[in-house]
Formats: sequence, structure tokens, C-alpha cells
Amino acid sequence: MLELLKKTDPEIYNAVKGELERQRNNLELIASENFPSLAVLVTMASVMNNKYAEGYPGKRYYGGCEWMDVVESLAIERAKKLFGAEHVNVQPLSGVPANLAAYMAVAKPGDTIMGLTLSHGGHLSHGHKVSFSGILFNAVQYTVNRETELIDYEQLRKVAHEVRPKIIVSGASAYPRVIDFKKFREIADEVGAYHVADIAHIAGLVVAGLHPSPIPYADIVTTTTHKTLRGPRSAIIMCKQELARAVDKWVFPGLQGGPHMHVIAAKAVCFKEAMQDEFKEYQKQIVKNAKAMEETFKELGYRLVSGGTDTHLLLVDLRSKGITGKEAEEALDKAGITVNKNTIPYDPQKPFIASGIRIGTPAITTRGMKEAEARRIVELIDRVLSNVGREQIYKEVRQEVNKMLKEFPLYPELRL
Ligand code: DSN
Repeated sequence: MLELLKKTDPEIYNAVKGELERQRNNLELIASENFPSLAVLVTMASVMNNKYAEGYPGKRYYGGCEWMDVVESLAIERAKKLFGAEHVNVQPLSGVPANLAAYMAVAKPGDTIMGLTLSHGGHLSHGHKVSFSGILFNAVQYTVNRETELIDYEQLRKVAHEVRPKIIVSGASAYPRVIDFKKFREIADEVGAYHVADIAHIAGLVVAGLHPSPIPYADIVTTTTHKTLRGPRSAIIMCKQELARAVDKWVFPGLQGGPHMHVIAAKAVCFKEAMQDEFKEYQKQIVKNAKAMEETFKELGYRLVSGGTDTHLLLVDLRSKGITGKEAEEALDKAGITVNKNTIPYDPQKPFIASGIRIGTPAITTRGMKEAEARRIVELIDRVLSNVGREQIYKEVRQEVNKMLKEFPLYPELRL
């Protein structure tokens, strides 16, 4: 298929080829990225792309939707089974629109919502002032505790009693520890709020039983499908039956038009894969690899936010090393190691500089790496971070990275 692209559009072909090579030849440690199966990728590149199917299975606004109904119904049924959810909407295009639909299903613009502040590990769409969530809604942010760096449930409770929010959002994009969804439910009940859980980062761990599920404790659960879940770039919304109509109405026609049926089909494939025993083993290995990294970072004298991890990600505080997150990201990039700079709680630096880096294990685990490689990777990271500015060291580390990656081929079936 890529041969066709080469003929039609050599510039885009070159970019796709370049990106495949980049993915193959770099250590991918961005906690929100992953490598889905070829079955998932191929489904997105299929004729399912061509069809308009506004509406829902059995109730469409266009003719010719019989195969659309098949894939969307399969996606829904599989997601319901996988997560144990009463109702699932598989049409959201991505995480932020899913959160918007979830909020609109239970609140009105101007209502108060509470979410974890971005610089403490939250997400833009949980109430940040530059996002719809902080513009449409009266957003009040909760924080992590300065000493423990864990969500400060008592502060959350206190503020919730003061501001009486319509929605309390749980979930995070840079929080390495278990989230206590039961406690969120208790606090939401005390103040008469809805509890919306965004499990984008941890969905795979939840499915595998390695992180408590929010399903019993949240009114609405949103997740992207491309992080630990290892599916296509997209999202779903799960909710209790009594909110099904409101959620569906807000996804379509409230916020979206034609569903992206090729991606919905790929979500169905992802959910089938996530039901297999191998997927559970994969998730277990993600956590083992993160733990191995935690131990090695500590042995090498690094401070980890909250002291470590329970999940797929770690936040490394670089202040004691005298370098910023931005410097670390750039230096590691030159050595073939891809991470992102990240604020740490109460960060003295601006977000674009940041004092830390976020590291995740989902992608390297997909490539087949285990604890030994995870430890070696941390040693390589340390080598770079202890020698920032020394191009020769970057070169040597890159050679080691290349050697390591040769043993864990990525998409060997793909030829360009
Ligand atoms: N951009 C995602 C992440 O990196 O966590 C969140 O949307």
C-alpha cells in the first residue's frame, strides 16, 4: 500500500518512511505513546474511512450503514465487557472532545467543575484556563500535597464543600500513583456532585486489574484508546444507564458529526486484543519495567516525584542534577531517547522549561523489553544527563541504543 503512496505523493511518503525509521531507531519513553498492532493500523487504513454514518447502530441518517452497524455494535459490546460498563459511546474523536461531551451531559456552561491542576499532573481539559474546560466552566483546581506529592484528598474535600461543584473530575496525565476513585465518589456524594473519571493513561492497567477500576465509583468514565490500551488514536465514554441518553446526545448531534468509522472499527479490534491473556501479561510487564526503572533511578541518586511509581510512568525531578526538563529532553533526544519535559508539583520553572521529565514504559514493553532493558535504559539516561553538552557521549549512547533496539524489531512486516 505504501508503494502506492510513493507514486502519488513522494513528499508524504518520505515523511511516513522517516517517521517509521524514527520510531524503529529511538527508545520511545513518552508515557502516553504506544505501538498498536498492525491489525489496528490496517483497519484504520481501510474503506471503513469512506462512509458517513451519523446516528447510532440501527438509527442512522444515511443509507448503506449495515456494515457500520456491525462494527460499531461490536465495538460497544466489547468495550462494555472489557470495562464492565453499563453503557458505552465509541464515537468520541479524542480525549478532549470526550471530556467535553461528558461534562455537557451533566452540567451547563458556568457551572463549577473541579479537576487536578495541570502542573501537578492533571490535564488541560480538567479545568485549565486556556482550555474549553476552564473557559466554559467555572473551574476550581485541586492539588497534590506538597510533602507526599499525592492527591490531597482532604484539601479536595474542603474545597469541594466550599464551592459545591457540579462535577469532580478524577484522573491525570502525569501522576505516577494509584488514584482512589472510591474516595472521589465519597466526596462527590457529600457535596452532590457528579464524578467524572478520565482514565486515559491507565485504561490498560484497569482492564488488566492492575489499577482499581473507576466504573463502580464514577457516573461517567472517559478514556483515550491509544495509550496503555494500545489501540487507535481515539476515545470512548462509559456511563451508567441513566446517563446514556445525555451522553449520546452530546456526542452526536451535540458536538460531533459523522463518526470516524475506520477508527471505531480499529477500536473494536483493540478491545478484542485487550481481552486476551497476552494483554494482561503485557500490562503486568509495563508495571514491572516501571518498577525496575524506579529502583535504578533511586540507586543512581535521582529523586522521583512521590518517591516512585505504582503505574506505567515516573516523574523524575532533575533539580539536584542542575539541569532543567527542557535541557534533559533535548540532550536525550540527541542520544536517541525520547521523553518529554514535565513540570513537577510546585515547580519553580515555567511549563516550557520544567524541572522534570516524564518517563513511561508502555511502548518499550510493546517492543518486548523487560526489566534488564529497563534498568539499562536508566543507566543510559543517567550517562546522558551527567554529561549534558558532550556530543561524544550522546553519540556513544546512541550507538548503544541502536544495538539494543536491533534485538526488539518494530513492525518487521512493514517494508518501505
Ligand atoms: N498528551 C497526553 C499526554 O501526553 O499525557 C495527554 O492528552
